[in-house]
Amino acid sequence: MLKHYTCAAVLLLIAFGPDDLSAASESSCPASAGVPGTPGHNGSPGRDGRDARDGLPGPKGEKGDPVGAQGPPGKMGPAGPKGEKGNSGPPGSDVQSTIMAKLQSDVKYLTDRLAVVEKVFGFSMFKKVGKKFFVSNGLVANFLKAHSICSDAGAKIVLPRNEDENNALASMKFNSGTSVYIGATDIYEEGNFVDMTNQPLTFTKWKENEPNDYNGAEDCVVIVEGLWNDINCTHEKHVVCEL
Ligand code: MMA
Ligand code: CA
Ligand code: CA
Repeated sequence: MLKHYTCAAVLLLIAFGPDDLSAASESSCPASAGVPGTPGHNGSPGRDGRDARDGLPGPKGEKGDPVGAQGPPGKMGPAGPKGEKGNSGPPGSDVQSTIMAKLQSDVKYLTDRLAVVEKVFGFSMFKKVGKKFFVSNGLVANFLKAHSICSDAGAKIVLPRNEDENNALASMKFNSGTSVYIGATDIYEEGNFVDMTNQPLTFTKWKENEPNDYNGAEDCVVIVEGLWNDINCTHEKHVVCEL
């Protein structure tokens, strides 16, 4: 721009100044312009402008949010191989051993008692006396059958071992008949009554004049109103078992 002002000043000197300056003006100014020509035709229209994409790439945007919600967990994988048995623990103290022994014995006792109670529930009638249960389904049978009915139920044919048990058995009431077989017999040796394991009886409650082996054919025993009588083993009498 300064150069053009310089030139304008020089041109004024050339035009109006002394003649000897004209040679110096040629080195620092372009040739003087002529008369302007007529304006040219309009050019063809330019391309449509676009947008900022024509510019340089912008800075990288921040990471966007995930598109959908998180999916459900996948299925569990297959079971791994079984581990080896661990080493045995250190020996317990005397106190621990005592507690363990007590627990083992308690668990055994409870397990055994539960097994008994579960069997009791298999019968429609029961009478508890001491730790024993006298149970019945109200059936009648001969002595051999009575024995197997109790045995099949995991029980024994009833045998009162003391006064309390005898009274408890006598208190069981049935729809008809009062005689109940008890687990004693003299079938092996006449007159010598034993229990079902062939052991001598430690408690008896014979009715007066019994046992009498009536007709020489009475080797089994029933309880009637609390008193014992020997009868023929083929008679059908009530079946009561003990657990
Ligand atoms: C019945 C029978 C016997 C008993 C007598 C007592 C007749 O037989 O029950 O076992 O000894 O009665 O009289
Ligand atoms: Ca007899
Ligand atoms: Ca008799």
